[in-house]
Amino acid sequence: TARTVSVPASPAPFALDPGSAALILIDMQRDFLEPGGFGESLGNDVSLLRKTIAPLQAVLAAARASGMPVIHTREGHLPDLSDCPPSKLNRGAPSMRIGDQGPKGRILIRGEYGHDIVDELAPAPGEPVVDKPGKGAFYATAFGEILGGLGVTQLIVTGVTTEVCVHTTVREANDRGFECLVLSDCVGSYFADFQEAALAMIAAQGGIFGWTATSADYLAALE
Ligand code: C5J
Repeated sequence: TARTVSVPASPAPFALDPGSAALILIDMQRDFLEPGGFGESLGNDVSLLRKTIAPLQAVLAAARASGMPVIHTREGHLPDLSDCPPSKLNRGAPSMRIGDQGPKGRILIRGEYGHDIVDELAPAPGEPVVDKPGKGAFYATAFGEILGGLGVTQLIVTGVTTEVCVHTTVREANDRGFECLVLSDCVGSYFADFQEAALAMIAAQGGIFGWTATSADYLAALE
């Protein structure tokens, strides 16, 4: 029988079944988090994202120590851009476009240095890395099949950015029947007001998309 632990969360305690849960790290990529990457080229302050790294390292270490599955995602495209819709490529007249040469290689192109995950959170051998062309982790990927194969029904959601790829993935997961616990200090936005609103939206209306909790409360409950 499942052993559930109660995580203090909003809007209500989250009944975590560690044997049915996976830790999801969304798009913790150099292009979003490091100075000189795509995120900064769009005018963003990457320090707002970088503060997620330290708490996420502790959550990642706990998952690995307990044997909880860990799945990483990366947003990016094939070198020939055949999986990038022109609508995405041309959006917003950025100073650098997807596929352009940036300081860390071609922007958001698979195989390039900047597209890969920051060293602090590098995937361990055997941890799936899901490459996705969109904001959500389910669209045009094997993410759903990987979760099904693992028997996972609960997602511990972390990563960047809160109102974009984290939100899209949580909404997709919620519609597919997964219970999502979003760790509030392990998700980051370039915009402080979006961070606050995005977290509130998840837990509003009785948890319309899921639950939110701090990593400290989550880790304390796991002990
Ligand atoms: C963005 C993401 N913000 N991973 N990507 O473009 O949230």
